[in-house]
Amino acid sequence: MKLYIISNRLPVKATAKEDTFIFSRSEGGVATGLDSLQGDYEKHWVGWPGICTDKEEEKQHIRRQLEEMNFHPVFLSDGQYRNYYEGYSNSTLWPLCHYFFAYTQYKKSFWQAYQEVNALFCREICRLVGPNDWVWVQDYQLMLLPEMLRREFPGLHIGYFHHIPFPSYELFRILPERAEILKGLLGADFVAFHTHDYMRHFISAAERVLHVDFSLDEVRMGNRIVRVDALPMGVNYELYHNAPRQKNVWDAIERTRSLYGKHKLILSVDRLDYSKGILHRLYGFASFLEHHPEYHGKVTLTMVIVPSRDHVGSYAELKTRIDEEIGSINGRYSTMDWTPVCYLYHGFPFEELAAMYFIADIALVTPLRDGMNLVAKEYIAVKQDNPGVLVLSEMAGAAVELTDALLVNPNDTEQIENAICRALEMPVEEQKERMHRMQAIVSVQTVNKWAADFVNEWQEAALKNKAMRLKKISPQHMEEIKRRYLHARKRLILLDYDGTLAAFRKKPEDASPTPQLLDTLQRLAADPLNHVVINSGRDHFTLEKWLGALPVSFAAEHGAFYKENGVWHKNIHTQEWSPGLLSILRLFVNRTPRSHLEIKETALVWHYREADAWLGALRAQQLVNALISICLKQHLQIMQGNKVIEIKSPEYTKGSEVNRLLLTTRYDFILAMGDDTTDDDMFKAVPPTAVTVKIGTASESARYNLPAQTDTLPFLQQLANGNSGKASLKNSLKGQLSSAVDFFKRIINQ
Ligand code: GDG
Repeated sequence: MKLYIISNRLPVKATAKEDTFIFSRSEGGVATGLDSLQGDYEKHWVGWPGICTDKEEEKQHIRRQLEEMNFHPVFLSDGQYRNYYEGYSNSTLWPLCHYFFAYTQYKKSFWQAYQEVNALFCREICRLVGPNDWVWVQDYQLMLLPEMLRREFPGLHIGYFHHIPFPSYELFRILPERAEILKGLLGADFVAFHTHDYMRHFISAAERVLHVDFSLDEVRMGNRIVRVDALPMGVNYELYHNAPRQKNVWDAIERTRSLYGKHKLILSVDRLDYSKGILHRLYGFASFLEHHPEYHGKVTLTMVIVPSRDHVGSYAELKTRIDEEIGSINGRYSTMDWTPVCYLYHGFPFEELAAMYFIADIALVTPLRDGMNLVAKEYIAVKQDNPGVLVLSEMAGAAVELTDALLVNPNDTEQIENAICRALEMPVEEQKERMHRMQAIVSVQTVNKWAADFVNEWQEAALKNKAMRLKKISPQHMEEIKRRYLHARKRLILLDYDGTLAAFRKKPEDASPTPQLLDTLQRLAADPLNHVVINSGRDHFTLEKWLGALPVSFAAEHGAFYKENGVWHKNIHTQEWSPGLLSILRLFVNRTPRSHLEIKETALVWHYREADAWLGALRAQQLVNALISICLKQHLQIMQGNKVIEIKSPEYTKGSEVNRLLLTTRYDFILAMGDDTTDDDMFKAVPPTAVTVKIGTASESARYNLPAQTDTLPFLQQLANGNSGKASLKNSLKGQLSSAVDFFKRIINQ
């Protein structure tokens, strides 16, 4: 099995040196996590190699070298890199996803390059993968890719992980390309985020922008589902925890410790980014110094800031402001032997970073927004039994798990100041207890577990999709069904109406049958071998009005009525609806704009298809809760259907009518078609040899699936046409006979 990891950058970087290229490998968290994945995978990586070149021979050279390590480069021109990476990715999506609305830039050239580069990635992947391979797309630079790949390879297994926050719908809706981005992601089988909040935001954005309908964590897209979940990424715990036992790390620990002497060390480590709250942290520290002179000369804030995205305007500006703020604090408080802020504007090798984590008394991690924040977890992992306090922003994804940190709102300077004081004064025992509890979490939720959990859940979703694909009526299935149909002597054809024979409309009364549908039903029913039954939840008046002229039978209101040989029968007495029940339903109609109540003779139906998706789902749940006790007392059943809640007698269902039909006649071909959960009763009532077809999402209870309502008519037409040879001969003989009669009549009259 081949697993392709797709990320903006490859985990290796090519650098031009004299007349050749050297490759340096950066073992990021994702790379280590994936390396440890158990299973029979051949791993490949596709991404930008860190260099722009126009020369074909240089590209070939880099490609050859990288492919030896199963790395596949996607080359970008300078312009593409600027507009796709610095532009749409980091000047549009990044600020928006981190709630920096004012920094978000909308430029056509950015969006064009983003589409172009996603398509470039798609082309490269298509060149490499087979139709059943596994492709795991990483992060916000490649949000269009899942759908692009799906179009090329419908059966490909596609996963996507979003490493940064997914903003609330209210913010996301601002993006001009919101629909394209969401559709792009829904090309995957499985989409995951660090936290349930991001997952919730994604679901609500997709529901509102694309009008798709999630059922808990899944949404149906044609003949497949997309599963969504929250999977917090972790760190390579063993690597960090064992680091102090390495000689070079221990040496670095001793060196660093001697540098700080008795000073308490507060550490922060970030890429230079406005989302990391570096300035807010400095304001908090300045305020701490101002109000706590007793700590002057005793505490140092060491800030490791790794240069990043310095071509993006907002970053250069931020750098200037940080420099100024640090200058101002140091200028004000420094003494001959103490500098309050130690500012290190460059990256450090792993040993030195681990050493700083080990000796730091406090890690001050205060992003304004952060998808997860691995620095917080690394700090915890490196600690042994030595004390240390993590001060963590509640806006970081890591705050969901690390509740033993001192959680702060980074916008509140006073809170940062107080947290620093509290951390400095915290008894060592309490520090250790908190640290141990957090280590218990970080050591279990590792990056390896994250990758394994992702792949497991992705496989489940992909398997479900595969099963659905197999249920979809293929040309071979169709031939087999037609063959059985033609050889049968007595056929029962059970058809649901709404969502099966007719598409859902905003107003149920608008879903009247089309001339094509009437014609197809007429042709099917005209065959004396066929018994066609419309098995619907609709009231019998409407069914009679729309379809009563056809030679078909009916089961209406979920089996409460049936029509046979042209006569309607009623299985149950007309319900007297109690005023209490009606008033509950009317209350919900009033409280849910665009919902309405349908009063049938044997059932009450609350329709909420047109209501806001979120409000509709909330009210549906509330309504069911409000109805339970009253329905129990009155022996009524509450049925949850497709955007409807129906209250009816439990005695009759779509299945009970089928049982009655099967008792009276022996059929050697049974077809049942339906789209709703209520149709499962019908599917379950027919024998296992029956051709059961679920429209929309596949059902456990139905053998076959047709992905869309619009597939029903062509399917039925194929069956009706299967008999067209005989039927048309009969019809043409009838026609010839009547012309001959007319001819003779005319002669006689002359
Ligand atoms: C994105 C999301 C999410 C930093 N300085 C040095 C150094 N680092 C390493 C850290 C850590 C990594 O960089 C930074 O990871 P973060 O998670 O803090 O932040 P982002 O880079 O913004 O990452 C973030 C992450 O994706 C994963 O999904 O957590 O929210 O924004 O591993 O150790 N490493 C070395 N020297 C340094 O000077 N060796």
